[in-house]
Amino acid sequence: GHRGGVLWLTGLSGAGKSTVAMRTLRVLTDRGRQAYVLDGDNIRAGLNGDLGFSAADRGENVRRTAEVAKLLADAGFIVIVALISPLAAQRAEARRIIGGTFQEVHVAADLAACEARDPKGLYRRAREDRLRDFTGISAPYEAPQAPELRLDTVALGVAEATERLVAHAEATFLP
Ligand code: GGZ
Repeated sequence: GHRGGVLWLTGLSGAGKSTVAMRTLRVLTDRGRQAYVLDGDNIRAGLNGDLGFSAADRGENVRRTAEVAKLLADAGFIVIVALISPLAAQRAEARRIIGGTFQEVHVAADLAACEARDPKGLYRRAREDRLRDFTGISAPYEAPQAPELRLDTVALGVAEATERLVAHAEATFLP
């Protein structure tokens, strides 16, 4: 069968990680690949339901998700992880856990663009001080210095960003 691997999408809330992840999943699945999405929203509902947004809890969220992604990749899946994963050290730990198939993908949109999108009203709540430790406002985001792929979702739009991620997956994981 095909080789598995992990596309690790990092970026601010509202940058487009979940949207690009789900679109990419659909394309890969339609092409007969085994693929799966691990998204902060869904994984925090169950496996990581005990975790909040402190630095320590985010680190544990990243660590557990990396361990699950590794298992799925070993089973031959292309795993698309969509986590803010705000700190470089957290992503380095994920890379260490997952090993050679780890591909860091920066879903890049500047704070102003994410805040203008604000699909869930979280930025507004954070600005009003009703949501603490919000990434980009009251908690840090360290952009990747040398990601394997950078998708600028301000310049590209969802369809083009998805195409580029699919192409990267095909080139990297699928001989
Ligand atoms: C950041 C938060 C917060 C705080 C709730 N900070 O855009 P969303 O809403 O739908 O996805 C975000 C999600 C982030 O969870 P992650 O597991 O990706 O974060 S991390 O990797 O840092 O552990 C956002 C929502 O949860 N959310 N409160 N304070 N995002």
